[in-house]
Amino acid sequence: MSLTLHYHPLASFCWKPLIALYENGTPFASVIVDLGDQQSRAAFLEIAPSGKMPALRDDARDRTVLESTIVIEYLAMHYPGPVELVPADIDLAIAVRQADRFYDLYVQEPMQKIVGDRLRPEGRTDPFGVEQARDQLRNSYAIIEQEVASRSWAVGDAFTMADCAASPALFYANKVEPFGDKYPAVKRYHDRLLQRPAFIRVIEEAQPYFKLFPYNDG
Ligand SMILES: N[C@@H](CCC(=O)N[C@@H](CS)C(=O)NCC(=O)O)C(=O)O
Repeated sequence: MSLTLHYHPLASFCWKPLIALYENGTPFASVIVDLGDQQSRAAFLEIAPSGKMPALRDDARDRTVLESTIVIEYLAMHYPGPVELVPADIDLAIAVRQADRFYDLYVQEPMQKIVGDRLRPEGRTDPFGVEQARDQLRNSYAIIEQEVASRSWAVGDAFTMADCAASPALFYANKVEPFGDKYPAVKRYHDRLLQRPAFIRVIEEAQPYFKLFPYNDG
């Protein structure tokens, strides 16, 4: 098999290419990276010196691809399938990339700040930073509320890379800063994402690891 995804089943950025691979039924092998295990960590650092997951190895083309968005761009270009992850239409493609950046930078990042704070040692937490991250999330929800009110997916009428980014971002953000009743269109969009078989599969595969999620207590 040509493609190998190095990832962790719980890691939100790893869900993006996983969803893309499952959406298109792209065959791939996988390696679970355990950064707490010396051997696994050392092997992964050989592939991705930054130590950040996911990484995609393509033996057929002798390429290693880093960064979740770039992995999806690579798959869209070299291993296309029925779901057009990055549209051929350039203006639509730019809108998709812009939405992908939005979900990574203004949903995933503040969500990770809030999650990461729970993993900090006692006395070294950052309550002000966490409050700023919560403000950022609420601001992002308000923007998404407007955007998805009149459309099915993040950009237009077709599922794209932007929805691969939105899926883990909204799933985990809702755990740390629930949408509540204030953002009904965001909730409906999240529900639509949750019905995609690819996303259902990713969540099922993460089930055994959810006990490690710091907000597992709700
Ligand atoms: N911008 C990167 C972010 C990757 C990232 O932060 N991955 C997390 C897992 S969700 C990670 O590898 N964390 C390990 C660490 O920071 O030590 C991408 O999109 O791939």
